[in-house]
Amino acid sequence: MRLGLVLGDQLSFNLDLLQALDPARDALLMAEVEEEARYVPHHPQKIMLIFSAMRHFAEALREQGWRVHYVTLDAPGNSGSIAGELRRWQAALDACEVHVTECGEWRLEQAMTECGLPLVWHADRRFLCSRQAFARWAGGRPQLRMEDFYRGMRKRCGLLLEPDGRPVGGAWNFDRENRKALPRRLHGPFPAHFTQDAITLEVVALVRSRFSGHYGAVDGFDYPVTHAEAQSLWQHFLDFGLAAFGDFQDAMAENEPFLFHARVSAALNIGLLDVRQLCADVERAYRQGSVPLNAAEGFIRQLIGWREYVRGIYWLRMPEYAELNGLDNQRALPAFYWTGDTDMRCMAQVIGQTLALGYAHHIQRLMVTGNFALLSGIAPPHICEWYLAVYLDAFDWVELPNTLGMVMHADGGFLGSKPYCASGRYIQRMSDHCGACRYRVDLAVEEDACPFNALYWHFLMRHRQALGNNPRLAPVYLNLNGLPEERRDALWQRGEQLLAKLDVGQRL
Ligand code: FAD
Ligand code: DLZ
Ligand code: SF4
Repeated sequence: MRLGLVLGDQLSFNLDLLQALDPARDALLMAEVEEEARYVPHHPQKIMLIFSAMRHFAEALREQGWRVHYVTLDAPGNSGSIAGELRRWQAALDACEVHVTECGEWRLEQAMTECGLPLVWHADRRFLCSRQAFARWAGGRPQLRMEDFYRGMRKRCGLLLEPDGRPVGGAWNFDRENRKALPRRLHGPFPAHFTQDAITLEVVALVRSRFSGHYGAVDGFDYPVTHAEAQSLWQHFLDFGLAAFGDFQDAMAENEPFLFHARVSAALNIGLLDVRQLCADVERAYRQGSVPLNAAEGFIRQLIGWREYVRGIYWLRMPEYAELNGLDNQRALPAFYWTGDTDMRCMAQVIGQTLALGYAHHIQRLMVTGNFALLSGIAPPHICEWYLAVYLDAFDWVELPNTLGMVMHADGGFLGSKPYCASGRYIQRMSDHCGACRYRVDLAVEEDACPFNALYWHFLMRHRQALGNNPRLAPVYLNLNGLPEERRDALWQRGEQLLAKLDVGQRL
């Protein structure tokens, strides 16, 4: 007989491995293991999601006639690692072949490659662009640009095209129409809710007893754990969120964790949703006239553009990508990232909802917690570990390029041609946080001035050599150069003070 491994983020009926094996003769292995649960201090709800979804998927596979060997975390003999379980079960079952699917993380793929068994590898066809196809696309290009990749993907997938191959609406990208601030009194739709069945309740109890020391709320788990539930979360977004997604993609608001975002990344990343279906549904909604083009195009761009692009870059550049530190940042991560205990209202809101829900939407990750880490020079491994631990959707293939590349600019501009640095004014424009903040966003150097402001100018001054010639930053350097010298000195001093406070663990 042959044995097939299904990992906790591979919970899809479309895995090649399920086609290659035969339910009548072969068996599947799924294992909850300490090593995967602890390689970073995952948010307890992330572990709940993975274990509960794994257990539900094992049941669904059994219903389809598969023999599934499911190893629970506390099962006697559990070796504690995926490689260990592969060796143990191959020997116990005397399997003649062991089939596996490409991993989402270089770390685990390496461990499996070195496990001592000859493995039969299958490509992960849940993605639209294979690792090889991305490498072919990248090969020979002087510069990789997401926009070029995205246009190629639109053509290859035949999405939002006129019959003659031109983009619908006459443009490939409606990014400029994705940046509206939220009008007062407009709220996101009521969120979809999910009840905890017996399987989930058991997992919640297990995680509570074993992982409550990890940062993040143990209570309040409210996420789909089956394909059917994930589908209903998706339908909820199609019905109530998508139409306004385009306009308010970059907006943030007090106590509005989801706004018009789909909240589907975790379900998608672990295999409960399929990217092809999501794109087809969004295109259909546009063609039927129920959502505008800036929403449909914006959403499809995230999925077939950014999502596939960052994955391509990850596999193109690993393992050395994880070591990059282009701006030579060495600062430790401030403790408030793990607690939310800060007077900076925007940071407290984003970190607070992250700890409560394991979720923040893109602009919160990029322009609040990410921007602060960039401006204050946090060492990339520390901030990457944080993002990998605290979000339900976080896996290295997607978290690392977004954090190390997009946020920290640590790859020297390989992923994004300019750092997304911004002062408090950006956050003020895109949110209503500043009005409720103890700091004043209109000030930069005073005791109660918004820390983002001086840190922004300090960042630009301290990285003048690396960034001063970047054409996309030319206007901001022009601005900086135009400031009177005393003002520049004052901004530098205030920046130094703030960084010194961070270094001694003082509260901001
Ligand atoms: P929506 O705003 O509704 O977007 C729809 C979908 O587009 C998402 O579900 C996601 O699958 C995809 N998407 C959007 N932007 C990106 C992107 N930049 N990269 C990849 N996919 C994208 N996303 C993850 O799935 N896992 C991560 O670990 C992760 N880490 C991030 C770290 C940082 C520092 C930043 C800036 C972004 C990160 N993202 C990550 C991307 C993005 O923030 C999340 O995909 C998004 O917030 C998920 O919420 P949603 O499903 O409501 O997304
Ligand atoms: C994230 C995670 C966790 C917490 N636990 C498990 C587990 O016990 N068993 C498993 O197969 N997968 C788990 N995962 C997902 C893996 O970490 C994921 O497969 C790798 O990060 C590679 O993508
Ligand atoms: Fe954030 Fe500054 Fe606004 Fe406070 S004033 S909410 S710290 S941007």
